[in-house]
Amino acid sequence: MENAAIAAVFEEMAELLEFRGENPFRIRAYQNGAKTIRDLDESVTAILKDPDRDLSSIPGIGKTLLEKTETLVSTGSLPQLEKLRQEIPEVVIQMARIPGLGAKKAAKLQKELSIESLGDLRAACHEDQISKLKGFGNKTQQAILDGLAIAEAAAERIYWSQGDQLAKSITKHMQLCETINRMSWAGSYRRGRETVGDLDLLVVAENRDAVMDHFEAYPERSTTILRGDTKISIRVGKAFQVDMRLVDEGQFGAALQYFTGSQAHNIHTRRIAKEKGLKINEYGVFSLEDDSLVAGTTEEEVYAAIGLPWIAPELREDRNEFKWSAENSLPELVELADICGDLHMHTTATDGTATLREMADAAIERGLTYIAITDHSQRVSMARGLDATRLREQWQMIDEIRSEYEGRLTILKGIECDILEAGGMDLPDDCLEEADWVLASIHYGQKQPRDQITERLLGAIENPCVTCIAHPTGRLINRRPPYEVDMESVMQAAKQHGKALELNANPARLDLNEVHLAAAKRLCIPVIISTDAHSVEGMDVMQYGIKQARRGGLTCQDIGNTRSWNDLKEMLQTA
Ligand code: DGT
Ligand code: CA
Ligand code: CA
Ligand code: ZN
Repeated sequence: MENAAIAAVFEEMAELLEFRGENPFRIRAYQNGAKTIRDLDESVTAILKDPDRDLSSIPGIGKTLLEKTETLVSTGSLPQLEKLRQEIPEVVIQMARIPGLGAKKAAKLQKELSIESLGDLRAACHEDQISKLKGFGNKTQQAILDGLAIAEAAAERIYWSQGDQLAKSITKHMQLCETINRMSWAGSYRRGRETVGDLDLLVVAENRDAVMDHFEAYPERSTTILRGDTKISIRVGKAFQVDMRLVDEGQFGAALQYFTGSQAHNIHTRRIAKEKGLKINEYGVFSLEDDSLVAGTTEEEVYAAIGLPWIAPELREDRNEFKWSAENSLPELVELADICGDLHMHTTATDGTATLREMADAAIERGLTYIAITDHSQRVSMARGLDATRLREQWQMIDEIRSEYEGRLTILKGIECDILEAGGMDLPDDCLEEADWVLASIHYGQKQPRDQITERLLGAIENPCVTCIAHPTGRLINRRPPYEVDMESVMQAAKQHGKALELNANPARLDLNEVHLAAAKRLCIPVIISTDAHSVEGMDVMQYGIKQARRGGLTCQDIGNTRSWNDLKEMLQTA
């Protein structure tokens, strides 16, 4: 069982216990355990199997959680969770998010009307069923209708890329307001989390009322949730929330540090401050002795005051950043400008919308020095995947235009070759051998059992023609979970055979995730950040991959395509 799957079970336990109003300490124990396990870069299952290891010696995992983990790993489920799930269906939790409805009424509605989805609830409102129920009435029914959109959207967090679009649009709007002196985004958006729950903006301004008025005048605002003296929250579009806080110039750094989070990171900074006889909060760093202000204007000063170097927001999850700070070994995180090549893209030969030449020209425009054309192989019939003959035709065309691009762009002969359901590659080795770059990926049979999927991936890694495994876990954020796979074995094999692993930069994939990336870094497996572009614009997603890589703590050194093609080729040959 993957660590993430175990963590998800404990997170769900915590959520359901919280919903039932259980003891907060019990809830927190599950939350802490979940976080510990999610961030652990060793397999919990492996630790349990090792008679010389004790899982409960890891901070955050007590005796109770150890027992639960054992049950979970050996039986695949947790009786307590099954019981809670029956008691509290998912739809009741979703319904309880409707303003004014609450847990009790949601449960009652669900039972009385046998509601299975928010869609059912909407239909029940339209059919006037709720107003007729005892204790509900017309007003409640209307309130439910009004709040449904929120509950529907609350069930989802938006992709970072969508948050980025909105944040940039709001920034542009706010820049028209003359009274603003300083402004920065905070929260999960600044940390670059793969999804964002809401946006948090911090502003220093002369005239607070004017700034709030201007914020409310944002064209896409639908409502104002609350407007106080220093904080205002609006809703944008159907349901997305944006918070703005107004702070004093002298507190800006402290507020930025505080509201960037994460909460876990802040808890740790508070502890460090306390050990130094200091107190840190959103207003500044203060002496515990006489309450005098020590720092607050900039984030650098705030961190320096508690004896830490400035820490990049992407690292602020209380994973390794404090250890690295103490050792003076904070990584110099990779940047977009470090990327030299893009090794995953499609053209009109399969399901892309741009031709080979158009992709090549777009790559030059983006400052790249090499690209690999990696259209789909024949198994992907829906995308008119290439058989050996058509692939060789494409390569011949690459040969023909290479001289034209000489000195400007190296165009590599590549292929995204499917790993077949029964194992083995979708194209014969004698064809793959002629390629400069072979991505191997799974598009079919994603529901197979863990052993089978792992075997398929190991088979691809052991094939000498394969250079890199594309989107190694197959997940689609908010839409499809990763397939069952033993990532530890996959990584060990990649290391042994000198293969690279992809970080697919598509904002819905971001596959590998940051925990896997950190593990790849530790094992010195080259990571390739690729766009998987299916159009010219598709090449612009590289930035999202960079964010994710930074969250994994990756530097230029850890990423293969920050090197020239010759250096990368050599690196993979000697690995
Ligand atoms: P999100 O919005 O769910 O994607 O995640 P964040 O991290 O942006 O969370 P948010 O918007 O609730 O709060 C922004 C930051 O404020 C959070 O990362 C840490 C900081 N913060 C510190 N203490 C607290 C607290 O007690 N409650 C909340 N909500 N935030 C806190
Ligand atoms: Ca937020
Ligand atoms: Ca917020
Ligand atoms: Zn692809």
